[in-house]
Amino acid sequence: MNIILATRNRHKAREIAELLGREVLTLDDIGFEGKVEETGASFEENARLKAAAAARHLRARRGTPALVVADDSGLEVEALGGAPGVLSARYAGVPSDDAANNAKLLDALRGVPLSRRGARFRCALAVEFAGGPRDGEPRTFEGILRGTLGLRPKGRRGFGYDPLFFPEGHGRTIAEMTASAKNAISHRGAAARALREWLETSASQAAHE
Ligand code: ITT
Repeated sequence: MNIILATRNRHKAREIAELLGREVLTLDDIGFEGKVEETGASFEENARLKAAAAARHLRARRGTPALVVADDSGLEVEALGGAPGVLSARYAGVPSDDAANNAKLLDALRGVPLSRRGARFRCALAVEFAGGPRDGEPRTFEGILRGTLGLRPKGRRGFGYDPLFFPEGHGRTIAEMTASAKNAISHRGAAARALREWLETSASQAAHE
């Protein structure tokens, strides 16, 4: 069954494709041009909104059955009461701008010592079948990465807040890690591994039915 990644963020798409270890299609491949309003109060709700919109589009096209996978993720900063949270992409305004978001975050944390710069990345991956015997059946898989925010950006890899984020137990930011080192510990990695396990179990169940 085809997997459609319902994201416009090419960094996320690359990470998820690598984590799932298989060929995937994108929103462009299925001709989805719509914009999904992220009105949910949680990562899970927003991920489900994105998956549902792409699944609706696929059903209307009456193509072959597919599994839609959507990601909603972000950064929760302790000293900011969990902000920017679901607003992480839009923290410094729309359109989303990683450098502006990082600058705004450093500004908001000015004067806050390292001991109080704790934060966590969270990721919700929502899946939904479009067509086929299991049409619908929404489900969500989640992952968390805990760490500390540095005093200035470091490293050029990754995206978003990666240059500011020191994962717990690592002396470097995510932007200083290779893609595979990030995937091994990241919030998206944890969610994708849970999704992958579920996919493998569902496939073997279907083979026995
Ligand atoms: P889609 O909705 O099209 O998937 P988006 O980038 O708008 O793309 P989100 O609303 O889920 O997605 O916002 C996620 C933001 O959270 C992202 O833009 C980054 O600022 C931040 N973020 C999430 N995961 C991250 C990661 O692994 N590394 C760094 N920043 C991350």
